[in-house]
Amino acid sequence: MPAVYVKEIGKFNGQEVTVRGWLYNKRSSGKIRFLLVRDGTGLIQCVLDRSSISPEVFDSYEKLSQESSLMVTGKVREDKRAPGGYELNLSDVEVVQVAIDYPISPKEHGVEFLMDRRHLWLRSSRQQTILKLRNEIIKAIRDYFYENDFILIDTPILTGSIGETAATLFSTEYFNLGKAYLAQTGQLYVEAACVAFGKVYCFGPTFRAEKSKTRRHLTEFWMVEGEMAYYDHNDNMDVQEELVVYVVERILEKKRAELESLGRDLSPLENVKKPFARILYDEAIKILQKKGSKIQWGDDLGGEDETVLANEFDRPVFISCYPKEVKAFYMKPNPDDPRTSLCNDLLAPEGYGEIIGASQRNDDYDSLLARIKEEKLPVDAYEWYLDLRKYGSVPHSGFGLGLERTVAWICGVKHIRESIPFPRTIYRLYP
Ligand code: NSS
Repeated sequence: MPAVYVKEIGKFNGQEVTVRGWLYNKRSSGKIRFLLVRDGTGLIQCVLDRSSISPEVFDSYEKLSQESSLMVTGKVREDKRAPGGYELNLSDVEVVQVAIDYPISPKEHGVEFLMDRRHLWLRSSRQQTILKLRNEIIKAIRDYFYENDFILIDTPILTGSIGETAATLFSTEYFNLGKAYLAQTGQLYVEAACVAFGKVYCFGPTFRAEKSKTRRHLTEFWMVEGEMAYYDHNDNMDVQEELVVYVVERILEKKRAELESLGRDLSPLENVKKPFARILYDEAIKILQKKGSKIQWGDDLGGEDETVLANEFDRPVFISCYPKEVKAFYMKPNPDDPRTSLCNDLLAPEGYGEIIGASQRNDDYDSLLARIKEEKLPVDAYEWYLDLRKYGSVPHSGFGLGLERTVAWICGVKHIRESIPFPRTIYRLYP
């Protein structure tokens, strides 16, 4: 008997097939018993009819409990009323393992209860949909870079130089070489690579010992970072805009039904078209003050400020040229206002906050060295990075897009923890 996946069951209409999966739910109605079986690709309703099968097979219904593993064999029959449009009229049921007292029942559970059982919660249909969307978003991101001739550069996770800020470092002893830090960013390495290849990107896990307890922060998250030689601050925003539009368009084209099943309102996503508004930090502060915020020039924007600002626009918005004090050491000073840097954030609509952090890089040896010293970073760990300003230095720019925040925004998931299979926060290292 061919073993098939539920996703492609329609190709086997009228034939006898085997589906291998797990019991999602069951119910009985008169002489008929229904098993709802999931196999990771979909759900199929399976019918046990007493009049056409052996009593042993019929009675397997009784011992099968939620999440028991089983192989079911039967004839595929088109049925418009069935979820997915097909049913299986079973001739055989092979029980692989009976799951006793599966802890996640269809009733409501608290999030902490579910997160403690994340290894099981992944089987729920909503969680599967979110993670399949994550899969599609990753594919779209990679396709964008590939189609636009960016070279993928895998950057190290164990690093000797601090990528962003000493405040949120995870470190470990590294043999007799002192401390190694878990990468906060691959940026410094893609900066080296963009001089070799022109346009490059990296995509991997990054780590920050964030004390923040917000719904937007993880301690381990995935970031995709583009870096382009001979691109300035404005060229940089053009690439970010194109990437975000490309990803949202792809998801709307391929995953509408999945988004709708999550209850996602599609209209804000339909708005994600070029051009995105580009406003200066100065203007952002004025807008916030007008809205009653106590924020002062020089302050970083908080999560709430980002939401208020984003609500002024119907699509993502760029905020650029922040005061240099609230941003990292590697950014190019803004020639029009040296108190600020040539950087930008991209804020997602609907309160999802910053999804991209970006900047033109400081390509001048002396002022970069001065900034490294000012930040009290160990100069010797940056010698290789400073070399890039000695040998063929050029204007260059790049950005980092946080994958989980992007997934949460596109899926309309309020808390970032559901957008990664096994979230890590200050409170969670389990499972
Ligand atoms: O700190 S960033 O703003 N920028 C960088 O790391 C640069 N080195 C990127 C670059 O220019 N190559 O982080 C970038 C994005 C940010 O906009 C968020 O979307 C995401 O990374 N991010 C996070 N997501 C989840 N949790 C935490 N803690 C987090 N921190 C940043």
